[in-house]
Amino acid sequence: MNFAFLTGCAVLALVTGNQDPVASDHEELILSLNKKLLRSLEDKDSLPNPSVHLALRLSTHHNLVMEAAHLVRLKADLHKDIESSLTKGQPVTGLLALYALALRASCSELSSLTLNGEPLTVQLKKQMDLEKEHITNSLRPVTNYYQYSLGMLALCANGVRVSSHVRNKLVRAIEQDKMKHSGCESVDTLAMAGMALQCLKDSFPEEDGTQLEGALRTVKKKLVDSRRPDGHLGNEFSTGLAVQALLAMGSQVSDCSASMEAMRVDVRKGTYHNPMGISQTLPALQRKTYLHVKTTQCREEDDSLVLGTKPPGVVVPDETVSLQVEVIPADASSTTKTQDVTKGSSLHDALKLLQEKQSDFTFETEPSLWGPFLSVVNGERARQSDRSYWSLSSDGTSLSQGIQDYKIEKAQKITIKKTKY
Ligand code: B12
Repeated sequence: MNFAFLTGCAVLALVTGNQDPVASDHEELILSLNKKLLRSLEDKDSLPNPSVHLALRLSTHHNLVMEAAHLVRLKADLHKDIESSLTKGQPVTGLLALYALALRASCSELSSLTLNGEPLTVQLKKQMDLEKEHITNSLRPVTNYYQYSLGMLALCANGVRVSSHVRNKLVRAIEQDKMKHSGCESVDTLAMAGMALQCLKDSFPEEDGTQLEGALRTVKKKLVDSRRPDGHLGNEFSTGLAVQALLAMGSQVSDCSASMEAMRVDVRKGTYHNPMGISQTLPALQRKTYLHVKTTQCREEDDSLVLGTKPPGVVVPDETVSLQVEVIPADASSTTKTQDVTKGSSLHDALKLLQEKQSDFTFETEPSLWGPFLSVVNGERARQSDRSYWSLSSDGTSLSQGIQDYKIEKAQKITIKKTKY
């Protein structure tokens, strides 16, 4: 063998049979996340998740049989669910966009798919027009700018042009600082907007790009500025999308090394267990972005991914902690209840216990891609239509996870407050 063309490190690796330990650790972490995501397909209780499908399709390693079976479920169950929402006039921009991206990532012919008798891309364009009209009349989309961006990205990735009016509404929202989540800058939304506009820039270069360039520069600056000392961009759950956006916008992988390391630390700590969180992080760790689906060929793919061993059930210690739950409804009156709960139980289980044990506390949830979303407390509903939600905080700090994922590890006060956004 001629070693002349190999670098010093590569020669050493060949001679000793060792790989670069940093690179192989990175590959192992990716593989562990990939397997977790694959395992989530076994959950048949909820609707098939198009974001999970998208991430699996963007991966280097595949389990083609399981992915094909999941695609069948998307085309049957999710498809029907979206049709039913469309019939009821419920907004579905984000879900429809993720479905369109998942289909493209599987090289499915979109033109042959109809929703309630109309081509899927036509339905998505209609949703975008409704969103655009809503921005014109009420200065905000029906859903939010995250979903508005996702819709634009999905159309673009499928080669469909959006009108300049639709595009300019996003450009203006970026200029006017409208990308918010719980009152703060939403790194997730900025990232999605960046990917959508970058896709337009790459796919339709002949269109006037002056405003587009300015908006892209703003997004990039804000994403870079969102970097915390520990390398996260925003928080643990926005870093993956932010890295994807920066890579899509031309940043080098080396520019993102601190954020990549922050995500690796999170993987080791087990921060990403919610399939939705994994699905937004895994592509970034593999240096992929949602823009890659534009050119996916689905040919000669690796088929080596197998399910890992099932994670052992969590052993709940026989220990209780005191939990205070404060509810602040719209009229700002406040009530606080105290309940002993098992250490390590989820906030969802703690609230169920509170509801069971104390007569004047009730709550309801709605399913979402991230899990149960707290929608009704003591009979009072928080709605997208009146721009309110039940915000969650612990001892004054806003929770970065929902009721199912947040675990009660110590005595604390959880505040559930009806909040306008
Ligand atoms: C917009 C948004 C909101 C809006 C949603 C309403 C609206 N119309 O705008 C509002 C402000 C209400 C909101 C609230 C919260 N959010 Co939020 N939200 C988002 C955002 C930016 C986009 C969601 C979206 O539209 N997805 C697209 C559609 C297709 O998916 P979907 O699942 O159908 O969308 C619905 C659900 O996601 C639901 N939703 C929104 N946030 C959350 C959070 C949780 C935990 C759950 C279960 C559901 C949920 O509202 C969406 C619209 O109906 C995401 C960013 C992201 N990376 O996903 C964060 C995000 C999902 N939110 C997050 C968090 C932490 C929250 C809160 C828990 C904050 C808090 N401390 O109170 C609360 C939820 C509390 C509750 N009542 O259960 C985290 C979740 C991380 C995690 N590991 O769980 C994310 C990832 C942001 C982040 N990087 O921290 N959110």
